[in-house]
Amino acid sequence: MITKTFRKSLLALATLTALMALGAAGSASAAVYVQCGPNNNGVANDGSIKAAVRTGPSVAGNYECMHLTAGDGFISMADGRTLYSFGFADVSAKRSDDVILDTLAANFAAPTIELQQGKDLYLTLTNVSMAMRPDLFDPHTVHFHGFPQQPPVFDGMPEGSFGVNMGSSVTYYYKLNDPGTYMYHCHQEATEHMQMGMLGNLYVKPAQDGTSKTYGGRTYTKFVYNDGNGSTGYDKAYPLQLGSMDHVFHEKHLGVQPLPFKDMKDSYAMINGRGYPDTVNPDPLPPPAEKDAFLKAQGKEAESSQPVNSLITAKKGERVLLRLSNLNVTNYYTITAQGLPMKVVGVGARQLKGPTGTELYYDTASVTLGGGESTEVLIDTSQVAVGTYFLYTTNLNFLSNFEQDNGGMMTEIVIN
Ligand SMILES: [Cu+2]
Repeated sequence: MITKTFRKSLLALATLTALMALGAAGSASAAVYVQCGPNNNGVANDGSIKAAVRTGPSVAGNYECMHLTAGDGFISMADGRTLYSFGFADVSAKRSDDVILDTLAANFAAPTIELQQGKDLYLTLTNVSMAMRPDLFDPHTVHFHGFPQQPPVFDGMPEGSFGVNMGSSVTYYYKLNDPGTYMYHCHQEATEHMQMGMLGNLYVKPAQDGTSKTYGGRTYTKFVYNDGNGSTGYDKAYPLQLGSMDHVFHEKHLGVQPLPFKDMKDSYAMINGRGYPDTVNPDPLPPPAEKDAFLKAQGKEAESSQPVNSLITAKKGERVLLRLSNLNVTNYYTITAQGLPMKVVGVGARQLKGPTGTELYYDTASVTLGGGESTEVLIDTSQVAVGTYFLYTTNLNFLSNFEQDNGGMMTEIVIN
């Protein structure tokens, strides 16, 4: 493990190494070859081929490919404050030789990874370095949290695994055997990198999907688990990541190391990387001015750092699945959808049932999640009045965007 103090003394060496690397490549542009399925030599550096391979009927094999970058960026809080952040960006459809220069692209929440049971996943991670902190040379990793089929070598925990160094790419391989709601995050210097925003929704859909099962008088084709009887059937699903950030930690991160871990006290609570009312804005949030200016100076267009909203809509009678997770490093959060019936059917990516198969689903008014926990909640809207409901934390001090009241960890459920 390299300490931050040691890092500073290595700054000159790092700069020299970076210059040598650029010299060896001959230019600042370098192709990233992505392993995808049986193609061990990597996919050619052409975005169209890469995109086709990812989704493609043109390539045989029951697998998915995905390409993420890891680096830094800027995000907007709902009261207008900009925070410096770390994060991931999905570059699966981009030209590979552009990817290594895709700086300041971090998203919060990280791009959602939606997978199908029975497939193989080839996930390439490219570390594009920190545009705002060139003195740091932190590796990054992808840790599939709670994932039972994870080979230890791909765990991402630096003590027992490896990190992806700046300018490098590594392809992770996962076999998708167990459906459920998981989450992913960087495991390198986890408290820091997770507070900084390297957190994403991840779930595996069951093999039962696509079959037809009737339960409670309704026929479903999508299910949370391989329940055998349709009891986890749903019409619409919403992955909702609960979390919060300490703006002081993020602001200090632009200028100092080491950081004030013992003082960490989160001030902005969010769902899927936004505070209310940004949670219900259906559009991608515009990129913060700091990001826009930095990229414009390089002749590049800035994309949104926060493309995901949390507005939940359903037609009366539909069954809505909430895939709730918490990856926060400081707080437990309790969530309620007052006025709506919440049925918990799974916890920690496991269907709730006893040893003999008896279903242990339960009705509740709230769920509480600590960091690293997930749950699946079904809301049956057949007996509720049409209208707008709120999904919000009962940690009432977090219904705020720092000093601005009536915000934070809240979104709307519109039944029409
Ligand atoms: Cu990281």
